Amino acid sequence: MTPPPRFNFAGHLFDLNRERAARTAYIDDRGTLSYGQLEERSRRLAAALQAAGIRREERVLLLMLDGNDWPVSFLGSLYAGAVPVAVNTLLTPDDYAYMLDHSRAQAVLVSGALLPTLQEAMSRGGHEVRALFVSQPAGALPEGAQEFDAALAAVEPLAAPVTTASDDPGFWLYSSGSTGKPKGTVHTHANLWWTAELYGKPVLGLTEDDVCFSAAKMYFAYGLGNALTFPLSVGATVVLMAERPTPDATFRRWVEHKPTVFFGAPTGFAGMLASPRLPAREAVALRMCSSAGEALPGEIAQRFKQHFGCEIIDGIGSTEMLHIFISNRPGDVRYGTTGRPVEGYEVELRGEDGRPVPDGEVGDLYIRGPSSALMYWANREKSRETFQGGWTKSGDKYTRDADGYFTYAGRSDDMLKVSGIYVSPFEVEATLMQHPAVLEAAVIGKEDADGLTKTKAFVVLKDGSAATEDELKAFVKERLAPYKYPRFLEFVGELPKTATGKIQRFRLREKEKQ
Ligand code: 3SK
Repeated sequence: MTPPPRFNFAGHLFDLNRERAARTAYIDDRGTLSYGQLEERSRRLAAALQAAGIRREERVLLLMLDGNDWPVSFLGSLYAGAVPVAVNTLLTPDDYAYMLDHSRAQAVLVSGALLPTLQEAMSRGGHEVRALFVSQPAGALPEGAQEFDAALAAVEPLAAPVTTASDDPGFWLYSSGSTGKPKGTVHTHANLWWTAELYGKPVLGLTEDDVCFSAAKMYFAYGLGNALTFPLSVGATVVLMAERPTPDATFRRWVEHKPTVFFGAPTGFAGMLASPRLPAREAVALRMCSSAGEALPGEIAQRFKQHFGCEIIDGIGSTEMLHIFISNRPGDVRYGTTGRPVEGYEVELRGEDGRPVPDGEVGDLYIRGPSSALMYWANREKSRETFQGGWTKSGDKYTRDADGYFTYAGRSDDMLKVSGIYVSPFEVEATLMQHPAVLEAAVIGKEDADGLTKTKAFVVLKDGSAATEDELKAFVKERLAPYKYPRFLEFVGELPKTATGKIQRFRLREKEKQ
């Protein structure tokens, strides 16, 4: 089965769930949204976008906290044939200014709490925004902006989805690299369908009786599948949470809404297991958990299973492949491994000569499958490096054992994954060096007691200058997305360098291991 040539993913989901109009699709911090309401509000949003002059194929920036207006915005944009560009809510005005300019978004859908940051980004120029919709505004609206609910109330639902092809650009997600600006990863309408058919249904075995809850927000490819594509493809219910997924915030939802499937990342599972307020097994209704973002240490999965009697299914996906392509399976979990390739995806480990490596040897991970992105928008060089004749280069290193199970062996580039989110060491180093007391800096990954990667900065101060560890951490936190600041910081007299002056980060990594 493949989706038909004329295919609109939002229209497809609404057709699929028409009989479920009264069932709950979403529960957020403010209330519930039934399948019928989800369809009606999304079709109204589509009409409101059209009324604001937004046309097929035009980009719409979606800068929203997880809540019931998020899926309405995403699906409504798809329904209108527009292309939602879903962005991380933790970024800086500089980041959004770049994304507005790069995507040429003609409209923005924004949560009231994020409006000041967006306005600062828009004031930096270089955007084409003609329509602004504000969900749950905190104060007066800027001139020309529309309040989300009022905009929906002012129009009739769009009668039918705007015609789109299954291979048309459907939406974008931004993916970060070790150097340069984030890359606009362009996905099709069909790619969403493929991730549900290849992974959400057969591997996770989701059904309409499930209640899904994802710690990963919907602007991440992982969260989008967990909290939208998969549950809506089977008529399940989704719990959404705007706040940060701290252990306490997560526990509250586990106990109050009784999710049956929870999607998290290793750092989150480790934090929850360490919490004195970890709920009792009887207080929750979890039947299965999923983990991605970074490799899950086997010990964490085992302790979790011991406490809750529930498996954590570890897998790896990417923004470029849209969701998970190697995974453990319920009932077949090999702790410490990422599992086996998901059916429908081919996976190869290649050596430096580009040829497949034998079992047991480390190789670069390449994937071939139908949910691969079309390209990075307006970035031919990076597109060519990553999307190679049907194969997608992941940037991860892996080994495969004789039974076909894959084990993570690190990144091929300098990128770090902290709490499941990519962090470029160069960006953190460059920010530290903006501090007047800092001469130079080098950032590496350092494993904490749970075996999870955190950032560590080595800093050389200028002669006669002084700065404290906390001051430098705060300096980075103020200038970059808060998750990027170095958790560990050490002052050193000099950094190890090659004869040509290149920082030898591997020496710092070796030093940390001693
Ligand atoms: O980080 C991952 O493993 C992942 C999983 C699913 C979708 C996207 C990503 C990046």
